[in-house]
Amino acid sequence: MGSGKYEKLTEISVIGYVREKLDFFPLNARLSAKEIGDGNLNFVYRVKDEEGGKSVIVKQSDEFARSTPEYHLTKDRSRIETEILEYQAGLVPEHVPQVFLYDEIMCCCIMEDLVQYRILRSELTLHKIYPDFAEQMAKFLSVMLICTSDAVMDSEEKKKLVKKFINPELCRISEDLVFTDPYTNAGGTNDVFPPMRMFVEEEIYGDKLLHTEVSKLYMEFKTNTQSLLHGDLHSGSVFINEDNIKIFDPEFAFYGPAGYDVGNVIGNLLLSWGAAVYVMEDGSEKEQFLSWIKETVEKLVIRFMEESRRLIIESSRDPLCNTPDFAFWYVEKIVQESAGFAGLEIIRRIVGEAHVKDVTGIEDPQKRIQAEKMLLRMGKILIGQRGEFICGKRFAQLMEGICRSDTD
Ligand code: SR1
Ligand code: MG
Repeated sequence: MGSGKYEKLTEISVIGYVREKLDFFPLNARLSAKEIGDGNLNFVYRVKDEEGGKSVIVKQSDEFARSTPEYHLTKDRSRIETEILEYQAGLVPEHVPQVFLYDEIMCCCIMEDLVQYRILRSELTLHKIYPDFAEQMAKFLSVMLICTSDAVMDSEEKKKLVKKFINPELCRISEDLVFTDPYTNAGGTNDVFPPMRMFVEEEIYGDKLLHTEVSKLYMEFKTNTQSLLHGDLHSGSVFINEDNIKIFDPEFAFYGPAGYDVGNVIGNLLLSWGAAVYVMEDGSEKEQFLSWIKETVEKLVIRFMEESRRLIIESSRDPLCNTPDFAFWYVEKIVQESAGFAGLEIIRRIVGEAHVKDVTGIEDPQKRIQAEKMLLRMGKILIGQRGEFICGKRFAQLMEGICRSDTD
């Protein structure tokens, strides 16, 4: 560790590493370590004082993706992840884990262990309800996406950030796995549930109009350096409890279209909702959960729009941008694109390589087929008709309408 060279940590060596790097645990503490990472890219260790109970997280990157070793990546993603967490801490400190140390040589970030929180995706698969999620997430998204954009920032400062967060390799993963592969299976990486093959052939691979709309969003993703994005804001990147949310794992961060982050949040809520429609027994628990997700999507959009407009009008020093008319136009466009990106997220999580357990966890194959078909139809509407999605109500109408037509 002291050799000044990169070394892959283990459950044994990480203990000495943390002691050496961080003055966090008492000298006589009995430390234990466990690798707890379940993501696709990195190795994550929890180092814990067995008596005192305090713990930290050590996240280390390697030159390949953990789930897919053929993806060769620079370890620079640790630097990007640390720097965006530090930048976010300046804007929304209550919604990100605290970084204690970044080690450039070991490509390690040591950070706060959010032991009081649970992963949102796991909570959604248990059909737990969090009444404040929409408000909390709308605040995180509006502050991060508006305050890092040209609508509010000084032009030169913003361009320095664009440069700092250039993230070509991780963007390439998204370009392949979100935009191209699900529609063409070009990389041969798609993983379609076998009984769904025919449906996917016809409705996804065979729909040329859909491909054209996807290509427009693909170009937005590649060329629109609008806001500093988290870049992978699915429900597995959100910690939650009754009081708060914390957003973590921002290694895909880059300057891209603001609607990408908003769309990922909406898309993942819809994936949970679509699975619950078929998996939950009819009754009040199901009604409450489905209503909560629908109201959450609607409220998230409403509050994101209100807060984003307020931030632009109050914070922009540019006389051409700090007007209600500009703010209205700017935010509405983000929401329309969010609908398209939400549709892309839904489709790629069903057709592509990286699935979500909300859907793969549906044990009954017939129910999984029904859920996947409904979600794919929904994804197509979100992409193809994204121009109509200019308010929260439109998202709620989509959920009501598609549910009626699929379950009647
Ligand atoms: C090989 S990486 C696969 C997926 O995991 C990440 O969380 C991103 O969502 C990526 O697309
Ligand atoms: Mg991740």
